[in-house]
Formats: sequence, structure tokens, C-alpha cells
Amino acid sequence: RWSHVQKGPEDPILGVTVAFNKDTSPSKINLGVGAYRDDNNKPYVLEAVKKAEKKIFEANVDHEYAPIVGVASFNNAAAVLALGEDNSYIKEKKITTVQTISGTGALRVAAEFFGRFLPGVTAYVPNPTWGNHNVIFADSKVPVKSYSYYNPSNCGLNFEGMIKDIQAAPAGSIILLHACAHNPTGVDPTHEQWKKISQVCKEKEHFVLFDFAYQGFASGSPEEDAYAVRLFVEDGHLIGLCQSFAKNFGLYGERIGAFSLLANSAEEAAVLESQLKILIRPMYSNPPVYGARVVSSILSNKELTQQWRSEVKLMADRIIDMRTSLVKYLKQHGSTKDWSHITNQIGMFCFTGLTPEQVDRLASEFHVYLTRNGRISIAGITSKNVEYLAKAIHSVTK
Ligand code: PLP
Ligand code: TYF
Repeated sequence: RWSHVQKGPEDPILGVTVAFNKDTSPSKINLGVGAYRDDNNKPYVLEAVKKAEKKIFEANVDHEYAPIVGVASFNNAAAVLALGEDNSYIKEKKITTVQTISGTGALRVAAEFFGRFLPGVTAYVPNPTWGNHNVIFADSKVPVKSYSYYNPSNCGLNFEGMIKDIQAAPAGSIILLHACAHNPTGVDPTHEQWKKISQVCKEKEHFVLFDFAYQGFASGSPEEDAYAVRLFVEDGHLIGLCQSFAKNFGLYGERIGAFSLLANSAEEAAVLESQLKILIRPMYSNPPVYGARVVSSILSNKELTQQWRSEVKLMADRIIDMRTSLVKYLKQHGSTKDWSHITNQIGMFCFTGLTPEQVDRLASEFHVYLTRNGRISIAGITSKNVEYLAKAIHSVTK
């Protein structure tokens, strides 16, 4: 019956973990998947999350179905976290937010919505981008193309190319922007550049979809990381917003996220919500409640929110420290290359500029695993392995 089905390839990012798990060397390092690790290379459960879990347990909650759109208090808290306390769309109910199966699910719901209500409209994603973007749009029958983003000559932003491509896209296209901590490059526009991007998208009447998977994780401040999203909203864009709480709350496996659409009126928001419900129902009926309860009980409590803020800053700061430390050891071990992009880039990832061959040597000679595009997940670096890593990188790049 299934003889016509052929084995497909491994996901390139998760495949790195598969290779890493097979390696028996004690010095092996996994810099593949973007999942935070503490300085002992252990997954980190936030104290704020543990306290919220205790509260939920003690409240003796039931396990009834959530509505199709998910847990209402979570949806509101998610929108407030991204758009800010005083946002007029939230106050005037000119927004619809649905709980989703983490950030991936938010993107998928968004893509299904575009497939129905913006048929044939092309979505433009940065080059490069998180690999899943392309497949999510393609599977939802949304045509997908890319705009220039990364400049390999300085490991920074190709701002002119980006603007040119966004200008050249047909009016009313879907433009996907990483709200902060661009994956895989770690390269974000400056505030001034964001203003220009917003202006160009406005002129072309593009629909802007933000992928916001790292709020708080880039700079340590949820407000600073929300700069672009809030700017576009202030500039009058009726944005779409995909949020993930995997990284910033350390809730990877709980699959908690949200998708929001801004609308011209409360009535329009209600119409959009009715269609989102119709689209979600045959996909998964309604979302799981646990992660939503955890996030909403943190964000509805001042003390827990404060604790979460300090913990997300702690994670961001450790990542920033590891960037500095890696560059320090590269120099100390004699590398004369310019590694300033390691400290200039932001968030979980660094686009090192290593070639696929150098990446292969890192794995075979040094037991260091990363994707072949040269992306490293900084979260896999610790104060104990950073010097070994620097030596390994120096060895393959000299
Ligand atoms: N978008 C980007 C840019 C990501 O890096 C990720 C992965 O973490 C996601 C979305 C969604 O991840 P998740 O589905 O785990 O929330
Ligand atoms: O880019 C990453 O490493 C994260 C995690 O299929 C991830 O976004 C990677 C691959 C994948 C799902 C999540």
C-alpha cells in the first residue's frame, strides 16, 4: 500500500540534534536548535513559571475544553505584552487575538487566513529566513518570494536591497518581518531603518505580518524588543502578529502562542474572528489550555510579571555574555579575523560566516554541531565550553 512513499529528509535544524545525539564524545557541543540552556547546559525552567504552576495546581482547575479561540485572559495578556498597556486597538476592541499552537501554529493560522482572504497574494520573507516560513506559506497555498536582507560581506543588513525589494513588490503584498532577533542571522534593523521600512510598506499598501518569537530575549527588555511592532501600529498599519511564548517563557513543549489581526473597527474585528474560528475548527478544534494558564497567571500578577522580566533579562544577558566571551577567546587563541559581527548581532543566533565545509570539519574533528549555513545557537555556549569552541572555530578558519 505505501510502496510509493519515499523517505523524506530530516528537518535541517532538528537533524543537527539527531547527529549530536549519536556522538559519544564528552566534549561535544550542540549549537543547532534554538533552545535556551543555562550555564550548565541544562534546560531552564523559569521560577515565575514554577510559581504559576503551583498556583494553577492549588486552584484545582478542571480540564474542560477551551473555546475555539483559546483562553480569553491569555489572549488579552498576549496582545497587551506586544502592543503595550495603552494600545487603543485593545482598548477599543479593534483587534482579534486567537490562541495558537505556539509561534508555528500562529504562522500557520495566518497563512491559512491569507490563502482564503488574500488569494494569490504573494508573501515576501527575508533572505534568509527561518526555514519553516517558506513551507508554511507553501502548504497553505500562499505564493512565497523573498526580499534581500542579509549582507554576507559584512555579516550585517543589506538595508538598501531590502528597501528596494519591498518597493518593487506588487502593491498590497504580504511582507513578513521578524519583529526582533532575526532568525537565522541575528541582524535587526536600527530604529531609524525600521521607520523607513514602515514608511515604504505604507506607501505600497503592503500588509505587514510580524513574526514575534523572541520578545524580551533579544535586548532583555520586552518593550525595547517590541519597538518595531509598536512603531508600525502607531504608523497606522493594520498588522498581523504571530507570537510565540516558547523562548521568552521557556515553554517550548507546551506549544503556546497567539495570532492577532488589527481591524478598522470592533465590528470588523468580530467578523475576522468569526472567520478565524471557522478556519481553526477543522484543524485542531481548540487549543491546549496549560501553557495559556501559565502565561496568563504570570502576566496577570504584578509580582510574577516582575520575576518573569528579571528572568528573561537573565537569559538575554547570558547570551550577550557568551558572545563577548567567544570573541575574547578567538582573539586570545590567535585569530586575527574580524569577529565583531558576533557581538553586533542580537538574540539567540549568530550567523558566523562559517562555510558548509568548515561546519563539517567542526563536527567531524571537534564534535561541534551546527547547521551548514553557519548559524550557531548562542544558547548552547557556556562558560565551560566557550574556550574549546573558540579554539575549534579558530582551527577551521585559519
Ligand atoms: N518564528 C521564528 C523566527 C522562530 O525562530 C521560531 C522558533 O522558535 C518560531 C517562529 C516558532 O517556534 P514555536 O512554534 O516553537 O513557537
Ligand atoms: O530555529 C530554531 O532553531 C528554532 C527552533 O522545525 C525550531 O526556531 C527549529 C526547527 C523547527 C522548529 C523549531
